Amino acid sequence: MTSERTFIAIKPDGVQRGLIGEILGRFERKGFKLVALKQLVPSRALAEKHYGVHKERPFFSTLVDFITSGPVIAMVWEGEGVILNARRMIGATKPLEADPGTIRGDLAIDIGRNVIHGSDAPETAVFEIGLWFNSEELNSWTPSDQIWRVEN
Ligand code: D4T
Repeated sequence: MTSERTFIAIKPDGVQRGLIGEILGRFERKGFKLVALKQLVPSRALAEKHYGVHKERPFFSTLVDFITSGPVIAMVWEGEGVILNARRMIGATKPLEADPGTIRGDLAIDIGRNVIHGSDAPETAVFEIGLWFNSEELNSWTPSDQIWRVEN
């Protein structure tokens, strides 16, 4: 089994709307492993680095204003195929186009309030995990029910 890690963040709208438990529960029930979690209000510098690929886009400053407007839940989840599968669980960027059953499809309406972020590729996952977490904040551990999730 090739395990990988991805960066997931519940954005300020998800925190304000009381959706933390709902979202965490989906990843837990799927069987992915939580290896880091913290709540923080991101600095502008952190937000601008995180969304650096969008810095020339017209929505950039609004996006940075939004993501720095309140607490965010920053997480790292681990498991086979977790990067792509988390994106599938999250759904399309525009919530009205996201499939029912996905987090955005079930819980959001507006592209500027789309509740959750997930890394979109292995390179972005490595970059974003390193941006949001120190290595000491990442825990390597084996859930006691691991043998009931994956055949070794
Ligand atoms: P994130 O990065 O937040 O997980 O979103 P996506 O990966 O699904 O989508 P993205 O990088 O294209 O957009 C980043 C972020 O910007 C907001 N956004 C995006 C916006 O407010 N207006 C827009 O026109 C676009 C394209 C939503 C997500």
